[in-house]
Amino acid sequence: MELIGEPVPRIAVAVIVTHNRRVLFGKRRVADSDFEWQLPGGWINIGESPMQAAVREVREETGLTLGILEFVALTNNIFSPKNHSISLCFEAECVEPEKLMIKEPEKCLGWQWCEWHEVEDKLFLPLANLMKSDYRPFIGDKRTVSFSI
Ligand code: 8DG
Ligand code: MG
Repeated sequence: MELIGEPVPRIAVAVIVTHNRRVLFGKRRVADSDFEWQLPGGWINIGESPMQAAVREVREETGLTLGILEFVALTNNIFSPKNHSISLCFEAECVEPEKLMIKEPEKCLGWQWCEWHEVEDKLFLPLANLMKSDYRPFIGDKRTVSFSI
């Protein structure tokens, strides 16, 4: 997207996709030959709701369909002085895990179901921020929204 004038924070979505008490992480490209662990997600398109963006990004990147989405966290991601995003994070169970695919092989080396704190090295900044917040998956009714600000 073409940005005119001063840079502004952009809004992204990230999805904690769950199955059998594990979470889906992808080793995704952040530079030509550099990869980091990310949750599926991406930018909200103009005219879309955050939840629609979350469902679309997961479908585009993994082929998966989600159950009910729950808004669980917000992270404030300052990559550099002119590169700043806010991630709205949703948690949702995956309905048909056997449909998992690497739909964007040029952007993603692969997907893995892991325990929440199992993935530690080479974290994408928004995911590192979420891991440092008080957010934990699988809390259900006892949840309050977590902020990493
Ligand atoms: P584009 O960058 O290709 O134009 O858009 P996209 O299709 O939405 O890209 P993407 O590679 O799916 O989205 C990843 C971008 O979204 C990444 O460059 C930075 C941004 N992003 C955040 N926070 C988060 C997050 O928490 N998870 C994910 N997956 N992406 C995020 O700013
Ligand atoms: Mg995307």
